[in-house]
Amino acid sequence: MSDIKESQVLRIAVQKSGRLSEDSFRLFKECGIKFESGTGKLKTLSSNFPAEFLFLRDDDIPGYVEDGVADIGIVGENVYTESNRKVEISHRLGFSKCRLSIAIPRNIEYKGIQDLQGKSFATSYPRILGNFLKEMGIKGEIHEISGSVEIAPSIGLADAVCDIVSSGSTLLSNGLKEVEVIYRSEAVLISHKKLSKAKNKVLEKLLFRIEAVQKAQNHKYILLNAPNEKLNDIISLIPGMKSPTVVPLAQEGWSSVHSVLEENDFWENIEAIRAAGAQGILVVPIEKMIY
Ligand code: PRT
Ligand code: ZN
Repeated sequence: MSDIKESQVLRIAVQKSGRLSEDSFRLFKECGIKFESGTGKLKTLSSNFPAEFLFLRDDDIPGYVEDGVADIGIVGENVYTESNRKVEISHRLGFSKCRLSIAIPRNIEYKGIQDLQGKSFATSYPRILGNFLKEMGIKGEIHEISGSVEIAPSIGLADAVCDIVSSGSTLLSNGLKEVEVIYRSEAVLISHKKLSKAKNKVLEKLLFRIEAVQKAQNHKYILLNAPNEKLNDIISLIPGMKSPTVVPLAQEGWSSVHSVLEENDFWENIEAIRAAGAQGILVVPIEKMIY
């Protein structure tokens, strides 16, 4: 990439090591962007795309993107909102889904949100929690702590916690129950507000690739054998991107039909497809998909 000027290289901040790292690295790999990760380096240039990767703590990423030290970055939406930094969400990435919830000791009765009136809360998300309580008209005391939030009630630090929940097993093993979901999150791609024209072009190129990868993940390639007299029925069930490919089989009176369909549509239509006489149905993953 030595012939590319530094001003045209998109600086991408990714979490160095944590829950977002693996999926972020995989996404760039699926987009065909090569770079070395896990070498202990703080930054590295891609060998085949005008991008430089910065490996950071997730909490630092919104600030770096706001300041323009990085041009774009990947963070959990929870971190983006809590940071309150002036950056834009350019794309939702669909991985690292989780929720931010209020939980209380399991043995305490909970009838509704008014039971939280006047309580104290331990959380690493004081802004999101504060906004929620205000919106709900709940007066409470917020203790900001940076880790192990779930032990706060058992050590007498707070009546309730507000923390990230995924499977719910951390709450369960700490004797807590989830009573209010206050925020839902997934990984998002954030970008600096005033990217140069050159960098915007690189970002557009990247987003085009990300969308192709995401579409492919939701779709499957389907191949099946159909008796010729049933072709029209079957084609109407799997219309594909434009229309299916139909090729004759060596056995007379039969054709092979190839098409693309959404995974959900597949499960909804499979019985009808079989009832219409299709046989030898194969469903295979798609790597990239461009309309
Ligand atoms: O070191 P660095 O600061 O970069 O990372 P970090 O430790 O602050 O963050 P990390 O890697 O734990 O999480 C990064 C992002 O992943 C978060 O900001 C969320 O957007 C998302 N995410 C998805 C999660 C979880 N799932 C999750 N389960 N973040 C944290 N958790 C923790 C939660 O805090 C709790 O302790 O997992 C526990 C709950 O999990 P369950 O499955 O027991 O409910
Ligand atoms: Zn963090």
